[in-house]
Amino acid sequence: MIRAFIALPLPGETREALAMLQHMLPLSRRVPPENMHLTLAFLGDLDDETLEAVHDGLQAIAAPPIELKLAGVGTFGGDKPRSVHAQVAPGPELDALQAKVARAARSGGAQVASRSFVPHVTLSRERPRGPDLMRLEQGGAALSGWRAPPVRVEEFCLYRSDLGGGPARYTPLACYPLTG
Ligand code: 3AM
Repeated sequence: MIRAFIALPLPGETREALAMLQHMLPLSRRVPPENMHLTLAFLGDLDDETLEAVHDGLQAIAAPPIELKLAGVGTFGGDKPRSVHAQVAPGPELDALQAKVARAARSGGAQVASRSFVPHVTLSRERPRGPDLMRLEQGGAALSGWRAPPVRVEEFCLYRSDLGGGPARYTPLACYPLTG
């Protein structure tokens, strides 16, 4: 079985801007810059046949390049945050691509959660507590005006995720051009 997800890769300049943002916040378990991405759909463990069917479906997607605007800092998990992320401005092209990707993955036999899509780039997967949480809230508020230079992303990729022993390892299995 292969643990897989579909995401937009981020150009080096964006990952550098995000790494600088990480260092402006009180984060301990930082996502390494080479692991930063914008998840479109998490697929979980897939057998080879399902992976192949999902790949076929993704190859058939026609969609235009995405203009990504990263702006502001947020957390998931309400009062007890479990991760910290850079916010991504929502947009109709991004929503449409996410919907196509999720549909293709489901048609291929993968189970994709139907919760609403909140585009983001995870910066840390720690659970900030006590003073760290307060500093994070203050830092996040102070950085609500943070912006990365807008970028154009011209492909999306199917990734394999290997966990265990330190940070996850993400390997692109295939990438698909956004030229539609
Ligand atoms: O882009 P982010 O970091 O939000 O959190 C995992 C990461 O998303 C998410 O899939 C992306 C690549 O690993 N992920 C991991 N396990 C998950 C699960 N069980 C999950 N998303 C939903 N359900």
